[in-house]
Amino acid sequence: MIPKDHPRYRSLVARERIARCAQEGIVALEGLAAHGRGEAFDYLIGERTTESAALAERTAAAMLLAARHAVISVNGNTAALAAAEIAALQQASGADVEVNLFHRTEERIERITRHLTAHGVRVLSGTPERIVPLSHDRGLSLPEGIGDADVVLVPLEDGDRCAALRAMGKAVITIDLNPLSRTARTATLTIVDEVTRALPAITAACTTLEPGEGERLIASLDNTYLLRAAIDEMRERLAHALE
Ligand code: PTJ
Repeated sequence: MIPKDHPRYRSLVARERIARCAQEGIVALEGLAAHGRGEAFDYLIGERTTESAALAERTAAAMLLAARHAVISVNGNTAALAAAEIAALQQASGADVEVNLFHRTEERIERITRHLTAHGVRVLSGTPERIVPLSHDRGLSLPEGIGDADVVLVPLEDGDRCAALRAMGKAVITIDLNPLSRTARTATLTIVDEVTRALPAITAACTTLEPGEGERLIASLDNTYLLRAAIDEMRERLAHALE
């Protein structure tokens, strides 16, 4: 039991959740390493939503709402950390939700689907096909899901699939605390924020965008600016770490 007044309460609760979900076969063991990398970058941005991340989150909401067919692609880590947040974003944006895994097994797909459904997510089902040209199993997608989508939100992505989705003409929104990752640099829009902060912020923006704001945000989207702002933020914090 983690005491609520522990200075690292949020981080410890997230660790506990991800460890439990690894034991239950929802999170891949490799997902524990990915989580640790995310924690390190979160430390560097001060474990808070920066101004540039907030701008990226509003832009993400605009893109999801303007999409012909938006799909949220969910992996083990995202399901473990943010199942309820996915349900709320699905409700606010009307996006479909598809489970797509790097370390894919039918058993994990079923477990994650059950976990998401228990938290109120409507998960797409169907027969996956190798729609995305990749040699690993992340290429397996639903024709009526990611296959048909024009906008795909892929939290905690791996770079290969992001590039392949872009090459298919899809707009890719990613949530990745590492602004140096290949995914971050390849996506149409990168949100450098922790997934449990980013998803509720996108959900809130879906209901608070002013008339015309969405179009303006999409027209002025500059991912290089957003990545540079995140890196500058980390550099600033490091420069003043001991003051
Ligand atoms: O469930 P599976 O089988 O699909 O596997 C999922 C993982 C995450 C293991 C797989 O996609 C993977 O290996 O991802 P990568 O290449 O390690 O990329 C994950 C990225 O997410 C890294 O750049 C991390 O910094 C970042 N990250 C980790 N935790 C968080 C995060 N970003 C936002 N919020 C987090 N909580």
